Amino acid sequence: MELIIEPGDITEQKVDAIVNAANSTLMGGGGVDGAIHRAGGPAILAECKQLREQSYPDGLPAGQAAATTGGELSASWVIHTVGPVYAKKEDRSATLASAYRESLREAKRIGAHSVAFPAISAGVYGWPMDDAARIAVETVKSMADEVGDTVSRVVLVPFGEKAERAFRAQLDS
Ligand code: AR6
Repeated sequence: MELIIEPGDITEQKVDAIVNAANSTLMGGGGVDGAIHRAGGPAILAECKQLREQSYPDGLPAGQAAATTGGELSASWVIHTVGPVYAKKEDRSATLASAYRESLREAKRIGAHSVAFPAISAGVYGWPMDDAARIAVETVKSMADEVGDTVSRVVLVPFGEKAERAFRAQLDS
């Protein structure tokens, strides 16, 4: 499994699936979630509503993942996952790692060969960027044996210079 960093807007990634840092409602939001729904059009929200009705009446729990169409995006699928809100007094790293892990399992299940991730939880949800990058890189690497037969290329997409520096430092270490 190839693991690379390509800074920029994830909605422009030429991959089979892009991961959305969503919230449990799956009804859209700000940050990368807003950008994905804007760029992909209404078909994504329509499938999110179906997911809520059919599989997640109480919302998608943090650490889990579910795929919809990519709508008008170049990517065929959007894999929606929910990261944890950062909390100083509680270690929620396992939930953040789970968001990466379950997204990769969903990618394998739908047959996506290439997947792009944003820095889950590192925006509105407040996770410190260096630690978010560490968990991203470690967790994706740890999944190579399990999903690498299908998912051959994983792209980490930091947005902004600080994020890019954090991700490059982790990949180099
Ligand atoms: N491409 C790549 N990365 C982006 C883009 C983009 N177009 N736009 C923002 N980022 P966030 P979270 C980066 O807040 O912390 C939403 O309202 C951003 O700079 O999108 O998991 C959801 O609906 C940051 O580094 O996600 C939830 O309510 C990273 O993506 C909540 O925010 C994640 O920031 C989820 O918060």
